[in-house]
Amino acid sequence: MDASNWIVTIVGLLLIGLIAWFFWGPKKGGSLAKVSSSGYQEAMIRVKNGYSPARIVVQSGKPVRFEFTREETTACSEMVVFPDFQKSAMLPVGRKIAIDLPPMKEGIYDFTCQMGMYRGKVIVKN
Ligand SMILES: [Cu+2]
Repeated sequence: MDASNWIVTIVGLLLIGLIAWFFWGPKKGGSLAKVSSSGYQEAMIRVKNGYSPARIVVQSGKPVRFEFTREETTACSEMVVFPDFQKSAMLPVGRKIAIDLPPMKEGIYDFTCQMGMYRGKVIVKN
């Protein structure tokens, strides 16, 4: 390979790394779910270019309700899946869709789009 091929290869690899980091890279912190009068820990999650917030901190042993609002039409965000709980929901654009999760043990539970590109985490603390 001559020099220009090397440059193209290196730039390509850097871009792949950047994309992987964007989708799967470490993200610090997390937003804390609020406890509602019904006893649920609630959080609103916006679905647009991913989940925001993508990390939600809840307490163990209390039920959880997430309200998803999808603000884009891309097929990627059509469905959200919580594999640990065998739960999933279709997300119609612009509508608030609630997903209830049972009280959880301490740990980290993923949620994703149906293809696994959008990723979020539920961080359960004691
Ligand atoms: Cu996807």
